[in-house]
Amino acid sequence: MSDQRILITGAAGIVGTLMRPRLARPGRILRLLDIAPLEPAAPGEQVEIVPGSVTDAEVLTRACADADAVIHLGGVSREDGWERILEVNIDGTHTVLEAARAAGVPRVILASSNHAVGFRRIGEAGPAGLPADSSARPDTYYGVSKAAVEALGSLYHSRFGMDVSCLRIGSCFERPVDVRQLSIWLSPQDCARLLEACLSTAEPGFRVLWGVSANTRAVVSQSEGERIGYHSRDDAEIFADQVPPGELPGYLGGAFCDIPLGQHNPL
Ligand code: 15L
Repeated sequence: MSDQRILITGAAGIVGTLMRPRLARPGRILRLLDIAPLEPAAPGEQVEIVPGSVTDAEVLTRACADADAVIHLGGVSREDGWERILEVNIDGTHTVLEAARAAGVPRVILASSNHAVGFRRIGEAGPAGLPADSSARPDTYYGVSKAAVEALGSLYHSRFGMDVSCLRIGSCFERPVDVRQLSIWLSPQDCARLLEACLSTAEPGFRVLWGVSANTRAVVSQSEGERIGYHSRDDAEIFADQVPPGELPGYLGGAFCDIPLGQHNPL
């Protein structure tokens, strides 16, 4: 049997960097694409480096050749000007999906974000937590782009039968840094577990899932992920005494709900 090849866009970003060692497996080649420099393959590491942008159709055509799956993490990861968000996140995702379709890649995982529903009130859905497919209530142009990413994924599933998972990622960092993140933290290990579950679903489908750990202070539902075999083993609570005291925000998107629209923001 030939090796499984997985294309990861945005591989030099925060999540991509955390996933590189965690998704490595015997019999699997990780093809890493980014406009930013990537560490060359370490001895024994099954890695192929593709320098380039998600907005470049030629690069994506090469990157998708012989790929079994695409994990699309690339793009602008916070608020920015409309033109840039449109070009990189919306056009860029279209470029990725189009290249994947043309190359016959059967499975695509798209990084969405909690900011697609950032203006949903924490607690609005009761104790079960906010369902993963709650309709969009974006908090920024960035959040709008993530809603569009999900819509594109739905279209490519319905039209072409592609298996598409959209992950509404909470805060995927080594550890949570504030009270809000104690609720929506996605541990790097859980992120890898979630991606593995998406990579191994049997039936081609379209799904929107939360990318969040089973945190004690959870505010979103775990059930959709569990249905495809994602079982979180981490809980942000172990870091609670290292987080500065504070209040949980009223809206899921937290500070994104208040930052100036369309301005590059370091948050
Ligand atoms: C996101 O979507 C961002 O990409 C990330 O940088 C964090 O801001 C995260 O959401 C969050 O809400 O904590």
